[in-house]
Amino acid sequence: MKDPRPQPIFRRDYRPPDYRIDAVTLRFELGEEMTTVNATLSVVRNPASGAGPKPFILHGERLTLQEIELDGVPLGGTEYRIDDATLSIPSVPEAFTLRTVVTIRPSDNTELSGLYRSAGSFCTQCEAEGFRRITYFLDRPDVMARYTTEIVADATGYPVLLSNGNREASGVLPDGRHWVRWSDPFPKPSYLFALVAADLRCLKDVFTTRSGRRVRLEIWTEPRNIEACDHALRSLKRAMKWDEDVFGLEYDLDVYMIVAVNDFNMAAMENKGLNIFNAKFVLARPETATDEDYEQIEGVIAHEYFHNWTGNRVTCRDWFQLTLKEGLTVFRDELFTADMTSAAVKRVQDVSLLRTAQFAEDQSPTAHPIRPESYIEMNNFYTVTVYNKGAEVVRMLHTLLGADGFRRGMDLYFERHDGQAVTCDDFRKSMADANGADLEQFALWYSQVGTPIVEVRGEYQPDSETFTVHFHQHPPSNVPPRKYRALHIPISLGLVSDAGHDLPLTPAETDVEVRGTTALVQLRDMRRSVRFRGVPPRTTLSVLRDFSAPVKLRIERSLRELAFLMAADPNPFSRWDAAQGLCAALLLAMSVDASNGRSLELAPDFIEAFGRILAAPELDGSLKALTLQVPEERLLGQQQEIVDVDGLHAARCFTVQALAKAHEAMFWELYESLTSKDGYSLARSAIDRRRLRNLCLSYLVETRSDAAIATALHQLKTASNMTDAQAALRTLADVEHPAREEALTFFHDLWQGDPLVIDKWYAVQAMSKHPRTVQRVQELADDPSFNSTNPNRVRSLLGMFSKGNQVRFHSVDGGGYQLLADKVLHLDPINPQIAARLVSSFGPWRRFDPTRAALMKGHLQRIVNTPNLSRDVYELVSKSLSES
Ligand code: B3K
Ligand code: ZN
Repeated sequence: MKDPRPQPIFRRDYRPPDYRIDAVTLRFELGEEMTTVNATLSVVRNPASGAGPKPFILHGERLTLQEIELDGVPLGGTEYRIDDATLSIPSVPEAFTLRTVVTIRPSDNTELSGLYRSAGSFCTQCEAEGFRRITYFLDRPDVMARYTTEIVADATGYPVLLSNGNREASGVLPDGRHWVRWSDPFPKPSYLFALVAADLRCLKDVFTTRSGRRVRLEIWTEPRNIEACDHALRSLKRAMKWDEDVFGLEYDLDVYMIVAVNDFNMAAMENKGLNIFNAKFVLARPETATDEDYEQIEGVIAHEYFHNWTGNRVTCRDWFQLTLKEGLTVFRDELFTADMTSAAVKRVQDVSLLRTAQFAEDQSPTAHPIRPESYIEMNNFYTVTVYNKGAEVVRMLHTLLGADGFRRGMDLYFERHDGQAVTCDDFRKSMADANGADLEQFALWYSQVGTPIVEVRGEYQPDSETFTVHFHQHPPSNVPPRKYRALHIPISLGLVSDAGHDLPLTPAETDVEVRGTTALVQLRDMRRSVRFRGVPPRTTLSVLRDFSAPVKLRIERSLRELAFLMAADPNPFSRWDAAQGLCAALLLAMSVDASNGRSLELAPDFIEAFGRILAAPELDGSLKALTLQVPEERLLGQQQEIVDVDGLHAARCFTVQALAKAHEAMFWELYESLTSKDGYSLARSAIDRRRLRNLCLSYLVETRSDAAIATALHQLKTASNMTDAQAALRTLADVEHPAREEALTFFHDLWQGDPLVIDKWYAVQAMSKHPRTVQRVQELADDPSFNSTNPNRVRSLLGMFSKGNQVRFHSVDGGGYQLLADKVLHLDPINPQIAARLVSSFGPWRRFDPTRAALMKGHLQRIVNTPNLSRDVYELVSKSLSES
């Protein structure tokens, strides 16, 4: 997009399409330099579009039109018009067939949107608006068509030809090419179209659905990676079974294919029957993938599979409704992972991500509601807000309606809308109607921006043995009160006895529902109080259990109270949350001391509470490791008016070192005792053990003792698995010690043939707290071996650096900013989606001190004044600079 001032598209301007396309026949003649796409569209006038003749306007970008005919008759030059985004035919009949032939240039496609090449293969990415770069079409999700796709390609270079649906026919041509025809019986929007032509191998299996249908499962990858697909396949089968068991949803085609590609803008894509995946989210062997990688792969495989119902069978009417499919599908994959692993650990991980990334987005100039009102470039709205806050909104419905009520709502949603393109309101209405629930006020969660604040105060009346909880909701800090309306907020809470047990709950108010030892309070007004009867003295309130709503809790709690909950709250999530809250409070206070040059001291009570958790037998290793992690600097920065980059860093380093010193003996003891005598296993208990052991290692290295550093180096060099190797490398990457370079070189030499592992090598250096990190990142990025057309590589180095390394990215000399801005401008013409993701790191510039803010603002201005900026980068930069 060359327009320096592209215009936004508004949700309120939605109109149904003037025409429907019921069927599409595509024929691709694949060539690296030039591919020919022959498309035949069966078009009918849409009765919903209103009276009067309407021009037929198709989307199309970077296409070279070779032929065009309507009902078999070629159109003359005056009968249609082409500009850089559309093809318009002013006069068409009520029903007709349009045939176009276009040529496209897959090798030139570095944006990785439309048809492109990756490592010798052809593949496609059409969501959100990539199909228009393949052929002229009504490229919008409410136009659903049946697709028949014929692919013609050189038989030697591209023995495998795949598209959506079922394989219908194939043949060979005399010129060394061959062809395959695919037909997809399910009408679908163009964004779900996919094509792959490649030389790949396949791992096969069969899944029998609960109604007895046999589905072929196929995972396609480069021959050398075929051994690394087992976990993905197992994950797929688990996801298929789980969706039948929990939601009664079965797969609907005869074949389900997954293709792993090296160059991909995101994690994966749910194309009907033919998912295309970033190889990072398919391939796993213990030597190359960490426990986290294994879990992520299972989560993404499940996510894309779940889209077959929530996204594909029922899709979005328009892109403003993206959270309809993404929020819901993320919620479904979260439930799945919770069932497959540990619900408490999964909840902690999801809430950490929400608080670190989504709460930050809510505070930034690009903040938007989960259903945005406008966009310039839709690809900018695949955000943590739309996805992860969207999932929290769906989770609140699950909490309010209960698992059975939620299932009733899902059943009604599919009964009403299967095969349709619908809105978030349609979903909410199904949930309400299936349960006789009033969810009108709940709709505000879709339109209001920002993170609301819920103030909570507990009050005990000893005479009546009543515990009263007062709630008061406040608008987000960046939203004026007049623009805020009270939200419908579910709040889960428990009352904990001084012995650390959950008390039975007897609410005085009848609408407060008690589930086990947790009460569900529905806050619909700005203020509300609820009372619990028969409560003994010295009771502690445990509130927002399991993070029942995506809000910020404001509650006055003494350090003692937090330490008590951290040690004793029976709700494991709340226990973690109390530990985080306590640690954050201490660190925030310490950062003020650090900035004022005062000496630092860590509260002895906290050191002791930390030790008790470390020794607690009842917590599993993963939860313990999560609980004992000191909150990240970027999370702490959000709680400051102006982020104190260096003060927070000093406070955090001091704290970690103080904890390491204080508990050194126990860390050693645990580290040794958790060393496995058996081989590697992916069992839950083995993962827990590795997590805790590696946490111990990271604290031990913080002591900087020779023994600890030698142990880390030994672990790296002898590790049988990537979890242990990466953990050792990470911790060594922070130290000022010859072992640092030794470790990095060892790792690089060992893994240089495996790009996904080398991405980890880049990421570890990008995240390093080492003082020379900016220079190192610069050197790595400038090295000719750095491949900036590969999104994984760019994210590993520049994404991790700018988003995950607050102290080094924001180094006050501005070196980090300069580096990022230069790379954004370099990458924008290559891949605007990736450039836009990077530039968003400058978004929160106003939250930093004047020196840093001015530097960041300067780079934003330099970028916005650059000619021929993509829409993607232009939108984010202009919003970041705007006053409001
Ligand atoms: N639906 C895709 C994301 C498409 C992103 C387009 N820029 C993957 C997913 O959410 O499952
Ligand atoms: Zn998705």
